[in-house]
Amino acid sequence: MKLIIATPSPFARKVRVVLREKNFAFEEIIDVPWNKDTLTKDFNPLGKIPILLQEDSEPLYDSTVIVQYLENLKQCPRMFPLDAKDHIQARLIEATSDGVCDAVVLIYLEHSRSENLRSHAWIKRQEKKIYKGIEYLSDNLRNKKYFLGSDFTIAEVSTISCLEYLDLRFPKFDWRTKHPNLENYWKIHKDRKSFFETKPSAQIIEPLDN
Ligand SMILES: N[C@@H](CCC(=O)N[C@@H](CS)C(=O)NCC(=O)O)C(=O)O
Repeated sequence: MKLIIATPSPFARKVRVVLREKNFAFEEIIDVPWNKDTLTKDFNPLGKIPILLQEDSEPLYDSTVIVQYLENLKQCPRMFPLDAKDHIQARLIEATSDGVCDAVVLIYLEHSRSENLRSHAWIKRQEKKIYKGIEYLSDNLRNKKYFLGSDFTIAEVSTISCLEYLDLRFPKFDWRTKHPNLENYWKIHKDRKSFFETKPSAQIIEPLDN
């Protein structure tokens, strides 16, 4: 299988981590979905990465759909707890982390517009989602090593991806000082092989009026 990614993307990173955790054979294809020559337009009507390509099947897109697909293909190691209540909690952590990342992307794009077109009210609105979302993650985690029981799940995959994306694209938020429990958690997990191999890095993006 082949995965179309962008190197800064926390959404692509979730899938990249899960492919490694589950030990799938795959190839990564690096794209810049914001650029004119993006590969996404051939495979995803929404023009977004990540996209999973496989011979003789339709392309899969959206990190949550792809991760669920990978979980169905190979159950071990599980990314979603079997217990129904824990499963929903893991999904909620994932949705919150993803939502924080969506807000960071929107702020990043707003800053790419010229100053006279930029809406400070819009930026403030997105910032609130980031601060509230991270507070939710911190409150839920408390001082545990894992969000749910003693297992590494999608909650860790999405939270570490989110925190390191904040470092890359929203460094003015010192989440480590505000939420020391998240910093401890990050220190525990950050060097795990699947995270270490997928550290986010910036890409050069064309002006958006392409
Ligand atoms: N909900 C999607 C979000 C994916 C997403 O927003 N990808 C961004 C990169 S971080 C993208 O490709 N954006 C291009 C665009 O919106 O045109 C997922 O979880 O896969």
